[in-house]
Amino acid sequence: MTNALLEDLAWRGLLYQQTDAEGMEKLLNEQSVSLYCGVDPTADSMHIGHIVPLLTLRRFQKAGHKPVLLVGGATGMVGDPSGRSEERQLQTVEQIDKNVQGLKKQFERLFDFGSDAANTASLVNNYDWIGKMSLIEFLRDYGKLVNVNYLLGKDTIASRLDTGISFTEFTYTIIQGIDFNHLYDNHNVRIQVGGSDQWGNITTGLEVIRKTHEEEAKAFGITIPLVTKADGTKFGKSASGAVWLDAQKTSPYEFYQFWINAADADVIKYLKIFTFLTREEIEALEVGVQEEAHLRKAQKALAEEMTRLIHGEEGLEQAIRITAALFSGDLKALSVEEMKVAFAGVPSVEVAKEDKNIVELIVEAGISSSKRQAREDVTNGAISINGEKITDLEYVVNSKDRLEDAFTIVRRGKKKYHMVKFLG
Ligand code: 545
Repeated sequence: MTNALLEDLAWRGLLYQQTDAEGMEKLLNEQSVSLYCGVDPTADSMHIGHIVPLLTLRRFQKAGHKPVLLVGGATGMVGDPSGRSEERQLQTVEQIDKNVQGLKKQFERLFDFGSDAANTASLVNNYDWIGKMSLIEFLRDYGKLVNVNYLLGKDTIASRLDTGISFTEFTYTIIQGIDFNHLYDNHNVRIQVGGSDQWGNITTGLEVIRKTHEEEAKAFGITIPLVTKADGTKFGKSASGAVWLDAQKTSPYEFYQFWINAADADVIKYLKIFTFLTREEIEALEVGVQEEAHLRKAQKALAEEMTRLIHGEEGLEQAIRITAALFSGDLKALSVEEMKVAFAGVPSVEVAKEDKNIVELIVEAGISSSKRQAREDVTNGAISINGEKITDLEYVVNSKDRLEDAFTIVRRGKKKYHMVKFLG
């Protein structure tokens, strides 16, 4: 017996561990199921390392199943020890509320919660049931079900016994187990999806469900492998750190650049894991990587798909416009806002806000190493101001060159951009 969805997930390399592959395949062939993934509000934005399980939930939804997104208003108060070598700092309620709002907005980018389709996504917050549970209820109705030896057998906990784990983080997995059981009873959830670090928390949920339901109660867990790079360096890091979904943290342009710079050895894997392109489309792009890699068609497809998914058509157009302007050097096509985004990552230097001869300015800004070099650069046409080549040694950089009276983009040679900020 096969299942097209599971075959697609396997082909995409998304199935790492499964608690009962056969049982889950049988269930998926029998009916449309509800399944869930939880996200703790430990930040107000996810980064691309967090979204693979959510994108997998989306693949289930496209196959007719119903995703339940859980935001951990309660678990965020406790702190998951999974994958952490030391105790977390407890978050304040204000931080958690702010982060919950940020995450909900990002969930809404990935799923439609409003439509009345049978498999429309729903959003839950475990604070709604965990937050009102008394200590006595926790101990009597749930603590009683979970043996300490069972908990000590979990890697997440065992690996923390010598460095130390608080009772709070020790109990976290039981709370996540209560969630799975709660969603099993109240939302017909039968599957939990998580990254590989969530295996222990998912199996605790199966234990709670097993002990509180009849023999034939069935629930399943899937974990997804960590995304790796062929060169062994950590996935999801750009020059300026993590690649955030929040456009205020990582602009659509930087987001687009991250994907378009994927290595030939990684791009097909990323297309499988992150995009909703079909197997045929991806296999055609794979031929392209083998036969005409320099055209970078696979990287362009990946960057377009991901930027459209996270930032919409508008974000994608902005990213493409900035990329084209930087490639051609024609900065006139960019608005001042887009200039700020385009050059956010280039070396910037601050100088006093006053009209200044171009030779003096580029020496003071450290763009040319000496007056002689600066004169040579200007004469040779190696210097441009806001995209305009300046060859006149007497040129005075004044207010018309200061964008928003605050900054000027100086290019030296083909590609070396500097942002000169005028203070005062
Ligand atoms: C809580 C209650 C549940 C089910 C799950 C949870 C959350 C889970 C957890 N997941 C991680 C997480 O990261 C913080 C995101 C910052 C905005 O902590 N206990 O919330 C990550 N998760 C996605 C993947 C993960 C995992 O969001 O599962 O493996 C990262 O890829 O670390 O009832």
